[in-house]
Amino acid sequence: TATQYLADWRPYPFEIDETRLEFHLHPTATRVLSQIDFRRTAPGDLVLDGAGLRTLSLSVDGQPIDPALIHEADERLTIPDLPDRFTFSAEVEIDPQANTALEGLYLSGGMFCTQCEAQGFRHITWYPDRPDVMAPFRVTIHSDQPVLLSNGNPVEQAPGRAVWVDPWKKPAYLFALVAGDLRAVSDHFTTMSGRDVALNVWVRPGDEGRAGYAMESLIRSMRWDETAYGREYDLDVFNIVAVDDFNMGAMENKGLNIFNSKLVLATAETATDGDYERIEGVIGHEYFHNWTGNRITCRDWFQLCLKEGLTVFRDQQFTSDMRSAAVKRIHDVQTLRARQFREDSGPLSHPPRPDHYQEINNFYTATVYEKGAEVIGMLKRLVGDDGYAKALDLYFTRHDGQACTIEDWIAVFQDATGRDLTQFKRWYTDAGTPRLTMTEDWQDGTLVLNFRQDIAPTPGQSEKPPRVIPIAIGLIGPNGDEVLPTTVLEMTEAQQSFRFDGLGARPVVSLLRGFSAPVTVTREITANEQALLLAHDSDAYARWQAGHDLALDELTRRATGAAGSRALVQALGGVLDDAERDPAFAALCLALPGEEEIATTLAARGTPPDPDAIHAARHALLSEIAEAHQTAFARLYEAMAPQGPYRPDAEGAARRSLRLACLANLSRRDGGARAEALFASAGNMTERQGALEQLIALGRDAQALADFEAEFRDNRLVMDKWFMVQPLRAAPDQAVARARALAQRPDFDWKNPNRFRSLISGLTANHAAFHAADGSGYDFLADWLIRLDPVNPQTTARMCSAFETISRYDATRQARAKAVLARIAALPGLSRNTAEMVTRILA
Ligand code: DPP
Ligand code: ZN
Repeated sequence: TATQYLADWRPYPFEIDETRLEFHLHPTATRVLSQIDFRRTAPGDLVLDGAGLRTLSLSVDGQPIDPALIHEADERLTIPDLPDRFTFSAEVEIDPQANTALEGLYLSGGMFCTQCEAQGFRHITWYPDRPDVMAPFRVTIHSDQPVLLSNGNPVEQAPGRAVWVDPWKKPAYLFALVAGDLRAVSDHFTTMSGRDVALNVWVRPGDEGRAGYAMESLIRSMRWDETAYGREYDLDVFNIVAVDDFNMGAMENKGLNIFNSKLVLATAETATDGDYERIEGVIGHEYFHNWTGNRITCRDWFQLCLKEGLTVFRDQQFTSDMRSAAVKRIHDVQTLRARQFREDSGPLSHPPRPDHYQEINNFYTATVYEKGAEVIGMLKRLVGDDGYAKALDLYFTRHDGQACTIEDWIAVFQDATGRDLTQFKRWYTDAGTPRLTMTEDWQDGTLVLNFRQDIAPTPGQSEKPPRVIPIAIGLIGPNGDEVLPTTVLEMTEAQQSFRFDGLGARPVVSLLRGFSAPVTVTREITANEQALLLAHDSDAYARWQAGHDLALDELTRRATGAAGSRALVQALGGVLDDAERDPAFAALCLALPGEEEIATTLAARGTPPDPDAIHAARHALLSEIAEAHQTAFARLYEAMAPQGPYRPDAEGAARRSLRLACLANLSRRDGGARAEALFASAGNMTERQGALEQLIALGRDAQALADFEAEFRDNRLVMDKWFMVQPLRAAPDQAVARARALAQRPDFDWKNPNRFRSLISGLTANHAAFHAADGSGYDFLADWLIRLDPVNPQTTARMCSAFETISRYDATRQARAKAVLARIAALPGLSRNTAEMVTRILA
């Protein structure tokens, strides 16, 4: 299929005054009647999108339209010579039950539901399926299902029939419909102007007791968006529905958010601290889209980061305010490095605003989402908090009800602050992660910092002009005192120096405080200086980063055969002495860089990573740490024991994270005794899963896995964890065999995206197992991608990214991975989604 280009965008020649839809729901033969009132704004044909529709009738103002105008191959209907105003009507039949791709209208466990972003609506009926065509919708649903929902406000509810009206104009990708046997957990919210909003979280019968946290999170989100951004909700009801079969995390359909059930359902016994934090964050994210995405949407899909980068940035701010800002920042940096830096350094690298694609669903990426959010964080740092607030106010007033571009977004910052952002815009249009190199000159109380930025070529972009990089620094004196508080240096040239006079003794630079720009850093620094920053930096992120760098240096040296030092082991002693004051920070420091990150670091230095050597080096260092600090670990393990009933808040989560970090160390020496005891006694899933993971790593898991299964057999979400942790934590030489055996089980319901991802990504995240020298990990993944592609192209394509790092490895591994990719590429009937991914990776 043809590549789509940003440069080819043209305005749609019609506006829509109203869209009326009538659904007669049936599992295999749903009829959809549509009436769309068009008004011409420019010359041109009417072009409508439709895919997989059985078209029963088409008409304009009651006059039949020749079905020969349908171009099946292009999935388009083109009608020429139309008047300035007319009503287009269609009747189509669709088959929700056959819809295993989960795009458009489909069935999940007997419940009708929809997913229309990005281009799902064309699987429902003929429509201008593009985000810049917005309309108010009136939706009538006929069905014997007890609960019938759509966007907007309910205007008629009778047995077998419901009518919903959404007065806010929206693009088709925000359409939603749900029909099923559902129960509501209900509450209400009074908005800042005093309007009452009915809130419902809809779940299956029996799950009502698991939706309370989602509801609390929704109320906190609504309040936060009023306080932080002055944004008020704009309908009489807000509905959230939990669905078991869902390709993504959740979807912000106007007034009717549809969620993957794993991001709604939680109890202490079934969900971990991480699950709770994600539920709160994603409920916030989808709610915040009501303004950043729905009221103001994207002109075209190239602008996806306009809504996603901004909404991720907003959900990150929300979580920082609800929990610990320092912990949240460190987690976000970890995720960015693990996913986005990885993407940006390989064949799938693309700018936050791409200018071409074949399949838009392949661009819901870490670059569009997480880097999109980092770019906004830099913008805020450059214009200041007041400038940011002014720009956002202008964005909401100027663009409410519009479909916008990155140019519009940049213009509000320029107009609100008077700052020229021409160079800054490169962050949106250019791909690649800048490498920032710093050297220092010290003489007579003057410190000069010399910076250089380099950006390696990325696919299709060889020229890389310099970017604006906000570099937040501080200076720490030799005794640990801060001699320069946080200062932001604005780098705009390829090479630039900054000078600091009047310093007493030579300070240590605390560089890139708060991770002020998404760059990698190269600098000369000794282990002693890193230890000084780890002990004394006033910026929590920089303190953690200093320890992390110390660990990464140690691990990369050992993984390439060099002798180890004791610097890290000693520095961690200081962290442990202080651990009770800030348990979350201690836990973050104890989590050494993972094998994937070590591999990335080696590759960036030009050394092909050896997965087995990396695994062995990390294992050995962890054992040294466990031995050196066994007393402290035992003391803290007891000190962090629960102090009362489980609460999913930041303080409780911090204590549990430190306790589990201690358990991991203690388990290396006690043969798993504490892990077995904790697994048997813990009343919450955080500790139970943590204990189970240790038992799997030790190979002492048979009893625990059987008990876990017996207890949670009927809980899909908990069993997903059971499928995930086994390949993830198993010894690398056993993980593939284990994954293969698990895949044979009748409850490996691989058509369910959550179950599929649990098992398959459990394995691909086990670095040494996935990259096994014999290619068995690659074969396993390829076999399953081949099986899933005809059923669910979206999920298949996304999981191809496990192969995006293959060019880092040795020739044998590369050859094996390329052979399996070639096997996938050669399949007859391969989906456009997967074909695009495999082609880009092999390019
Ligand atoms: N727009 C969704 C989200 O990121 C994904 N489809 O919230
Ligand atoms: Zn989003």
